Amino acid sequence: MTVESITLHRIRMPLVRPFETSFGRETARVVLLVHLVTETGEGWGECVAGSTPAYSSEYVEGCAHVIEHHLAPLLFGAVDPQAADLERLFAPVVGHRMAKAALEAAVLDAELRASGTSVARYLGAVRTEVDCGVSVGISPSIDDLLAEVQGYVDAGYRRIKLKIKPGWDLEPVRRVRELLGPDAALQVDANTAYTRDDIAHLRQLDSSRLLLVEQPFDEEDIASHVALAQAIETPVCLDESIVSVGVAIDAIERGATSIINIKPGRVGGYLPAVAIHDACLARGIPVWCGGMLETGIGRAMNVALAALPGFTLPGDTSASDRYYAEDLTEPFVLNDGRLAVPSGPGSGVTVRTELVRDWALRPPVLLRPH
Ligand code: NPQ
Ligand code: MG
Repeated sequence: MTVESITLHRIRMPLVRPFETSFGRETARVVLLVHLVTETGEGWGECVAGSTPAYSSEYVEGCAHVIEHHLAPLLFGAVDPQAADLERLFAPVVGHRMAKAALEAAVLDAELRASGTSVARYLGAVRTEVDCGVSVGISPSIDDLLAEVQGYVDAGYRRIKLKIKPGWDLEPVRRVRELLGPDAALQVDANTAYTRDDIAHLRQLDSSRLLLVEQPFDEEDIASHVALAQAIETPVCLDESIVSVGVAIDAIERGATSIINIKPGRVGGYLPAVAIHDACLARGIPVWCGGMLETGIGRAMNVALAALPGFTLPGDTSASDRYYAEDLTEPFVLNDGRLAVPSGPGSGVTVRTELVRDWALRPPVLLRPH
């Protein structure tokens, strides 16, 4: 296909409730969207970067800059680019995976809309619906936490994930386990808030019979995760550390991780995400699809990815109303704890462009070849 223009939209969407993690508290989601116009149609991609470099080194303005000045020129200069060519096309730009992933998603959407194929089919989905979990932020109090968790149980979520940090870990986790009963799927995510000195402390999580503990240490510190995995019964799962298939294989072979959270944005796109899925499947490592507070645009493709065979654990692929009163697309609604995998061409969802306009933080930026 020929890319005729790329438009960058910066929007701001209020969250239905504040979302607090070990790295900060968000009351609204600032989102960068990529809209591609081609000779055959259009495509949308969502960038998962946050407004500040708190979860990762990437952030909205950095992504917008690298797309405008470095990635878009490569895409405009390519002859008949396809999603499958983009990893190679973008290789001259080091890192900036969230920016690359946003463009890849837009190209994928445009390409598959034009050919009448769904993202799910293209990626190799084997399910028509996916089991959903929910990520629960750090609360003002344990009573508030229990009330929020009960609400998600009532909504049908099949797995609960609690955000933890030093000072908010053993006791809230124990109380939620008590609320859920012994058989419910429960896991925790520290977003790098601990150090190797905390291993003895983290071992006390074992008594809460968790599915996994996610990313307790720094993203570049594989060795401490190996040490924890050797000391604890609870499986260790990496998120922030896993930025490529190479790092994933290294972390698996070193025994740092026995389960992997796959986020397409973090690894440079849906096709790199499938490569990690394939490497994990070949090694018997279960994977699950992470979430970055996506709007319906990113959520649609995440749900498609989560339908691949190796995604055997419920993901953070929650319903739209977990985060947003109104979504940018038709809402994703939980049905018996599952979301339906979109089956229409491309992402399978329709962007409500009037909302993109209404919620704009500033005028869109139109990029064209020159
Ligand atoms: C995680 N997501 O698994 C992330 C963390 C996260 C659903 O827990 C703005 C940008 C807000 C990035 C909130 C979930 C974010 C963000 C949470 C990342 O670690
Ligand atoms: Mg995480």
